[in-house]
Amino acid sequence: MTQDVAMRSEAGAEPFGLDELRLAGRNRGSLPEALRYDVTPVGLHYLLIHFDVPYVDPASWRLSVGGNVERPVELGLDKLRALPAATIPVTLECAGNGRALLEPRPVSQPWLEEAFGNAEWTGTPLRGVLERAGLRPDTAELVFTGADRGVQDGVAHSYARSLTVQEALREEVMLVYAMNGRPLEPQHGAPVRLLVPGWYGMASVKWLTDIEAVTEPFDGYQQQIAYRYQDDPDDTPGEPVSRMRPRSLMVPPGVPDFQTRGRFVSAGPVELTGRAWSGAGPVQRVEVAIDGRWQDATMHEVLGDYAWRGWSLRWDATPGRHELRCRATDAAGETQPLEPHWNVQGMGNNAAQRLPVLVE
Ligand SMILES: Nc1nc2c(c(=O)[nH]1)N[C@H]1C(S)=C(S)[C@@H](COP(=O)(O)O)O[C@H]1N2
Ligand SMILES: [Mo]
Repeated sequence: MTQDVAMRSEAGAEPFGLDELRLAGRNRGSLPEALRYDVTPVGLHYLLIHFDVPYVDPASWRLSVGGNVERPVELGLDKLRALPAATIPVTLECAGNGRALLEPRPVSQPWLEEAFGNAEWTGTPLRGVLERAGLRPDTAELVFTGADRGVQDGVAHSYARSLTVQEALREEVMLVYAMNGRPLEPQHGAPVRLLVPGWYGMASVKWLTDIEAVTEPFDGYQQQIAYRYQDDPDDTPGEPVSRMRPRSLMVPPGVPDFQTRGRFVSAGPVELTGRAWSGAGPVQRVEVAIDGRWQDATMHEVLGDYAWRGWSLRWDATPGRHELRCRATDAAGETQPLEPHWNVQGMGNNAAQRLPVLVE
């Protein structure tokens, strides 16, 4: 097999710093070849951990539901597990996925396109727990706080996010304690995390310990400062990041080049496959471009309202260099852009994937 210098990555004009390397080392991504599994094995699901994984003893763990409620509630793990349970497949993606492909590159967790996973989550609907506590009518939001604490941008805080009452009461929003049929692992939020299907991952608070009903919009760091679409740093506070934008990724065909991950493919028929998802529900359409010519892929079965959907397309690979791309159009009619839309925090970059291939 030939060493192909031209498959060297064009990206990386800006050198990566040690801070980014440290973040990348602890927040691992999934692998593009893991897109083959309907359900991502736990060890192949991406991870994003802002601070440290807190040590939580499941035996003494308690969830308290308080604030602007009629009857404050405290639940241990056994009580939570005894509540009505449901299992649903949900695709999670970090809002920063695609950040490292932006130029100039916003310095934070340097994801290329690997911050995804689709797991089977088991838990109890949040709504049932909120009904037990009885939200007072003037409640505006619910604030969800995790057991992890740290400092970001000089601001000390416990990781916390809020949802409006309307979002929190959606029946698929759950308190989950199992992933792919096994108790949650520490890095994924054990013993219990919030799961907000359809939204980027930041909303699904891990190591959940407190739910507080409040009458004013929550102004915590991870709500008001982080996770914002800002066109320039002075444009404060920007628009909040919420639902996942449409994205499609392909299983890389052939075999990789070790360093660039460019692909070597044998000439002849190749089955291109991939997955597509969006916070707007099952993706209706995926197109694949071979050297800029777009064709519709065949869509596979819908796995769930909030799960990714498989697709495939046969390609008759001819010798030479090619560029493969794919893009999804979601149920709301939104199509992935061909070029990234830059923003200060590097959020929601869902520009259509590019994959260089050398056919031999
Ligand atoms: N308590 C807490 N919850 C958290 C985080 C965190 O750092 N602390 N990270 C969030 C972010 S940004 C993402 S993308 C998802 C990642 O979930 P995973 O690591 O299980 O894939 O968890 C979210 N929940
Ligand atoms: Mo994230």
